[in-house]
Amino acid sequence: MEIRRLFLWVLVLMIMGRGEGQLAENFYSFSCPNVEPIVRQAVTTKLFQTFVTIPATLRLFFHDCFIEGCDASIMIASPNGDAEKDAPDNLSLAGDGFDTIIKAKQAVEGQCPGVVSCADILAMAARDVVFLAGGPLYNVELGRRDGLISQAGRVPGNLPEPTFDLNLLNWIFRKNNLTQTDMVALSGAHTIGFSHCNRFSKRLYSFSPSSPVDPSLDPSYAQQLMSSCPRDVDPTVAINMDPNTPRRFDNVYYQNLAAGKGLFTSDQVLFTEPASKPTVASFASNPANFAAAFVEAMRKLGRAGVKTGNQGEIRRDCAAFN
Ligand code: HEM
Ligand SMILES: *[C@@H]1O[C@H](CO)[C@@H](O)[C@H](O)[C@H]1NC(C)=O
Ligand SMILES: CC(=O)N[C@H]1CO[C@H](CO)[C@@H](O)[C@@H]1O
Repeated sequence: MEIRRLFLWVLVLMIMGRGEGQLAENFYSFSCPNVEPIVRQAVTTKLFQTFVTIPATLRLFFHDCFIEGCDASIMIASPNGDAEKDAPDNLSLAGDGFDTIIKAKQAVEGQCPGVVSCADILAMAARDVVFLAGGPLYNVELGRRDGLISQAGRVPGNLPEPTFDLNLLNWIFRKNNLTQTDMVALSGAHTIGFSHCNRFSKRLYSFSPSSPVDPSLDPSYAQQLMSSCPRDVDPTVAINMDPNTPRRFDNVYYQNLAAGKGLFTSDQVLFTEPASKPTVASFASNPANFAAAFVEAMRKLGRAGVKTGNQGEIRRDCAAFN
């Protein structure tokens, strides 16, 4: 009797465990064993065409995870222009990130049709671009399912703004189960990529009535930014976010913060606020500390709001629901 009850409980727990659908690094080891090299190859091919592949793919993953969870909802194209990717905050996402995922998915479908989610391909591609830019390599947990909701209206209030202070940054990352240390580490992604002038021009020309230039900006960096981004510059003009090593995924971002060269308020406050300054100092002086914290934070980011088991679907085309 006792043995039978025990057996039954084990069975129930096994079934529940399956339904819960945990992420696992070896999720596709039977169903699509070559998925990682296939994705890596597609990303590398795309990178050969344009460097923008790297920042665009990394930022795409971040935005995907913060809205509806990491479920490729950001990939959906809508004829009405009301999908997640059409929200004003996201319009500045470079098309090369979307293209990278579409190409990788096509390559994966060629070998394992209907098996690998777009959400997982985006998580793998984000890992690959970090490594290809000289950053740390890590294993990605897999088993995400693609979401069934993609609405522009779900974006406002779910993405951080460049004007955010430390409290707001912590609030929006905590909503995604990320700590302040995770937030500081993930902000290190701004070691690569571009920003349009309008995202920070207030810091150069109209910070406050008494001080048009943000006093937390290093004066020579402010001069440099003003010459690249004059007052009424064409809105398509974008500049490197890391003025020193814009194409390398390194810890120079944190050294820049210590020198007053954080591009956004949301970057600079990480150094000016006593609560996060020690973390910035640690990442600035020790690349291994940054690498370890970044990897941990990316893995945690990749768990935000994931659908697993039989939730959602495995999209055939990343830009459309099945
Ligand atoms: C901490 C809060 C954050 C804020 C306020 C923020 C804000 C921004 C803004 C305003 C831009 C410029 C977009 C443009 O003008 O085109 C940008 C670019 C970028 N962000 Fe963030 N971001 C944050 C965190 C992150 C995180 C966590 C990641 C990834 C892990 C990330 C990755 C990137 C990348 C790679 C770019 C460059 C995109 C490109 O060159 O196409 N950001 N971010
Ligand atoms: C955060 O963690 C809690 C507890 O594990 C979970 O219920 C919640 O869904 C998570 N939130 C996100 C956005 O992943
Ligand atoms: C919030 C934001 O980034 N908005 C931009 C979206 O993209 C358009 C066109 O590229 C810009 O004009 C907006 O400023």
